[in-house]
Amino acid sequence: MAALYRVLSRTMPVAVRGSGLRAFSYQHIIVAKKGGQQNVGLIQLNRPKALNALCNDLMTEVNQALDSFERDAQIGAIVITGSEKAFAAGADIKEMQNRTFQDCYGGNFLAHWNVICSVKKPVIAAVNGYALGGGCELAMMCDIIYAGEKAQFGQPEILLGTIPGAGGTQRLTRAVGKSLAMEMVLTGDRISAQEAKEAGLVSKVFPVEKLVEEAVACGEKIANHSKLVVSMAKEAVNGSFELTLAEGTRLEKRLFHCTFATDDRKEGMTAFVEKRKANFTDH
Ligand code: CO8
Repeated sequence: MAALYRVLSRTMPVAVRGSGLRAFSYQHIIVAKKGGQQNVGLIQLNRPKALNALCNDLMTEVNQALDSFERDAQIGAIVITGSEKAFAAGADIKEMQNRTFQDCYGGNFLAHWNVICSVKKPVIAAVNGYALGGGCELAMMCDIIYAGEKAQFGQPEILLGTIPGAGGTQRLTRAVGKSLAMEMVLTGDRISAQEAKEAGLVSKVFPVEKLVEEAVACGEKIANHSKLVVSMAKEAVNGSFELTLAEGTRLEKRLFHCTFATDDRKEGMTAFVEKRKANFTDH
């Protein structure tokens, strides 16, 4: 149990060694490259005493790590995880406690939380333990959510006299439908990993200790495809959250046409015809 997390905790306190990219000293996250070809970026939220509460500094570090992986040509997918007890127990309540309307509204409080939404590479959330409030919202900003069987998802902001502020009312409703989303947001009640799977919030549930390796395996599968075409596929799926069906299918068609401008589309189809494995070059 916890073997992978222990390994991760021993791995590099500094960002992505050997990537040739900017290296940061991280305080609240652990960053590593995983997979047989080191092509999956792993970000582990690591603020155990606060159950990975998403303080401003932690989110800044997550954004830096995402940016490093985004620029790293070797990386084809990113996994974000926490500990076995908590993916993240939400935004940092102690940091928010004394904030006023003026500094929230005037300073566009927590605007930098959205950076993850503009990452082109696929991001997989591997959720063990609590994913509450901003933690659930962070997971929902990812492209795929895998859960450990003891994970719990919730939007308990109502219990604090506030409401979700990082997409919880919108993404949760799109994922699980109005009735369950309303119930969770209005009561603050949590749902289990299994309930989240049944509702469509997560795609797969794994034993706690297998979760991260399964998420990395999924990341490897994606990273072995053409990174260029994977980004187009991600863009097309994400279009479905923002566009009408007519606009979305038009975007899809244009991106499909665009794949014909790539070497990788040609290689993929040629490899099929020649009955061999495709060798994608990300061009
Ligand atoms: N913020 C700060 N500290 C926290 C948080 C948090 N969200 N959650 C837990 N902690 C701290 C506790 O204060 C405690 O610290 P200490 O030991 O110094 O007292 C430590 O973590 C351990 O927590 P508990 O003792 O409470 O552990 P339990 O196992 O008893 O309970 C729970 C675990 C159920 C997860 C409980 O800690 C809890 O309910 N936490 C708060 C969950 C919550 O309400 N989350 C929502 C926060 S609000 C939010 O996320 C809004 C997002 C808006 C984003 C807007 C972007 C624009």
